[in-house]
Amino acid sequence: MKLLVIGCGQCGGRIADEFALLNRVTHVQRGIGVVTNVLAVNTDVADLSGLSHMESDYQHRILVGGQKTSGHGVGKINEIGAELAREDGDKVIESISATQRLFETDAFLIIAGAAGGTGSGALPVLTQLLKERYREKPVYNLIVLPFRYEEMTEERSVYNVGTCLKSAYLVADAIFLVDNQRYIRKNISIRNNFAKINYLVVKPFYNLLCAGEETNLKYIGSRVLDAGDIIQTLAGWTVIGYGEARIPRIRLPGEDKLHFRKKITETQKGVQAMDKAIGELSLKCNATDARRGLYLLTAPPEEMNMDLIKELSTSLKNIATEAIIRSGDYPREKGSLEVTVVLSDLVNSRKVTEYFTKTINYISITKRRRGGIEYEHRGIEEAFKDIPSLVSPPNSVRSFIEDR
Ligand SMILES: Nc1nc2c(ncn2[C@@H]2O[C@H](COP(=O)(O)OP(=O)(O)OP(=O)(O)O)[C@@H](O)[C@H]2O)c(=O)[nH]1
Ligand SMILES: [Mg+2]
Repeated sequence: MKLLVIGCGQCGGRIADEFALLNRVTHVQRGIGVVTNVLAVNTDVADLSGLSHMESDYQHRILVGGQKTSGHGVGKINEIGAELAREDGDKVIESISATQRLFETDAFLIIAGAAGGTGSGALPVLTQLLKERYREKPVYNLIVLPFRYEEMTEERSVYNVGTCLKSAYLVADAIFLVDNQRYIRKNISIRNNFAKINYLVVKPFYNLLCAGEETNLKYIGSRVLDAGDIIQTLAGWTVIGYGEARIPRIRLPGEDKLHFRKKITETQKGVQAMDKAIGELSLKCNATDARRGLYLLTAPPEEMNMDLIKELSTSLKNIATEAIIRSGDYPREKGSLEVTVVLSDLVNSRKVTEYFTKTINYISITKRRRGGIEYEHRGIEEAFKDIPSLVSPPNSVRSFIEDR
């Protein structure tokens, strides 16, 4: 499957940059491309300059609202992020149209951190724009949810998340949810944390995108999971996970035939990798809420057998009881068994519902607060109303006085 990736804001830009790196790696390691283009959209020049792997010309690093913000961001106000993306949306469309391999693109992936201003606002607006322009291609979102401490220290974050999630849900074909809090590594600086988190966020896409693009017969599985399967699986709220189990690289002489004990171990390793993938889903969720799902097994061909595939199917079906499950095998890696899992069309997510509740609370608290401030202002105005003024009242006030 080939994606055209667009990162909005700092978080989105950095993760998109990680996809640019992923594409380079798949080219070098496997001779295949999985990303047709990577664009970053931002109101902040410094954020755009900080990216490393994607192209650096203005058609790939797109500054929106430059006149209004002077290239300094929108200070967490996602309504402004949305407005600027709307005004400069043509720049993004132009860059997409200029993509040489646009016709090969299976889907768009738009990425942003929900708690910021630029990305949170731009993501749903660009999603809607792309949905209208490219009706035949699905538009997916990858939305990063904030760390817990951000919600506590920056009140506005919750409102940004709530409005971003709702708006995205109304327009996107599917939304990958990624919870920063799940990836937090203690005792590492935030900068290193982000680099590590972004690597872990993108990693599950590696095999998933490659599997259907292989042309070398040696690496084509008996059941190929291609773009069609992935598109059929992705809908609404979605999570993704990846797990790996090491297997010994060297076979001892006489081990060519699979000993029954070894076969049992392989099956266990496969289930172990699947458990890990489920345990490390990008957002904690209840698997029974999924209506669709898929898994991909990547392993050396000699390690793949029907028992293992059957075992993995059963293992996923046992937890995602309500889901239609698609699957594939990808004969590849030496030395490890890798499993990628996607749970999609989630009918419920505690975390998402909590954000909506918290956003509604935030709205009512700020309304009350604003009402209080207006009342206090009126109190002061009332107190000075009989004192003569040395300046003429502003036009609006004058016409109001004259009208009376
Ligand atoms: N995983 C991950 N999260 C990030 C990264 N950078 C920022 N975030 C998260 O994204 C949210 C902030 O969004 P940003 O992308 O910085 O904001 P922005 O879209 O640039 O918007 P403004 O700066 O407000 O104009 C916070 O929840 C951060 O924790 C990153 O590189 N990786
Ligand atoms: Mg920013």
